Amino acid sequence: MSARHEFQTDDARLKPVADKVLAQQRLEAEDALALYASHDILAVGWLANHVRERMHGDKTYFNVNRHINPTNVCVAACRLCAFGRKKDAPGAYTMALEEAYQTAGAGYSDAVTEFHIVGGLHPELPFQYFLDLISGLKERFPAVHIKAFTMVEIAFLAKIAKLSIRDTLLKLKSAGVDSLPGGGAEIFAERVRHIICDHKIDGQQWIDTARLAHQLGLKSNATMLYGHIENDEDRVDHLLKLRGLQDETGGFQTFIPLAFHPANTPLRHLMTTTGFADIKSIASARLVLDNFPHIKAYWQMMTPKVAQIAQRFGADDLDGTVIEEKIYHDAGATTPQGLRRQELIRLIQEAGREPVERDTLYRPVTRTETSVTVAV
Ligand code: V47
Repeated sequence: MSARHEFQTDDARLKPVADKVLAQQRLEAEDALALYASHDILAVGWLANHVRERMHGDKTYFNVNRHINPTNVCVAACRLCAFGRKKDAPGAYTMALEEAYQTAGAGYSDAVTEFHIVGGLHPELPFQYFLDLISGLKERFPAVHIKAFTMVEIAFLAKIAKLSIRDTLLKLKSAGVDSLPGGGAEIFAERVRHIICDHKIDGQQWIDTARLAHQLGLKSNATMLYGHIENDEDRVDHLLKLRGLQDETGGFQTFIPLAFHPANTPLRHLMTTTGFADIKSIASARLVLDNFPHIKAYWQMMTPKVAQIAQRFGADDLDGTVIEEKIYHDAGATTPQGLRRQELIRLIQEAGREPVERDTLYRPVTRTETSVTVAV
């Protein structure tokens, strides 16, 4: 436990931040900027680890999940993205429902507890396709939690269905959606959003959609895409907006900073993020988002090696087995497309942490050779 060590830094801007963290006081924008500006990664990490251990002790959470991307056809042409395709472009695909059900059942022998479902904004697929997709999956895999559709997809589906966002969410919920993933948030600052994802809903609409989902009893995650053309002020603004909504609803479970992968995107001239930026994004988030229960080091995005280290810099979750990742692999990721349960456990144990398999709602999962039980 970090409490046995003394906090030390030569970075004068960090000292008042440390005082607040140790007194369990909320950080303000200028504190967050000091964290991002600091090169004393060990001091920033010490503070984040202190908070992480205060909240979770030595536990690091992971889950056994499968990603399903029903289509990569997308009307938006976001510069940040290497996944989306126009309808008739080479490589464009849309799964027939049967194909999606088969994909859901395929993969490793470890029984999955979560389907993570996101895809492109397809101009022609009717809303009924998505309702059938979800209800068909629920029927075939009743024990699996369905975490599906980003706020951006929800807003798009509402347009396709000619329904309010509220009614769209309600229909998806009755079809079997259990919670929502955190994607599509990117960076809320309009100046940046215009350049990296001009056709998406704006930051305020993302927040408003998340608020509605939370009010309807759907938990969600939140992400931030960093390492492109944003600056520290944009990152801090993003975090504070998420923290503000969490104060209102308490509906966020996990924050996931996502490093931009430029390969195969229109922004391919940009450089990839550095280890310092990745680790600081985890640590700063842990310190600023004092009302978020979990900070996830998504190994697919950070590489298993950096994600492992992040467990000592504020992260308490590594995400899951994933099995078949497409979004980062289309953008040049060289990580494996999935990890086995045992590999995740090793990454956690070697960092001196205690692996806790969780379901999507962070309830512990117990496995035997023949059964999977969720503690409720
Ligand atoms: O919204 C797209 C990002 C997100 C690129 O909620 C890119 O548990 C980097 O949100 N380089 C989708 N990032 C992934 C996502 C996610 C992942 C894991 C867990 C959860 C969760 C959510 O991926 C998109 C966008 O921000 N993205 N293209 C790219 N070239």
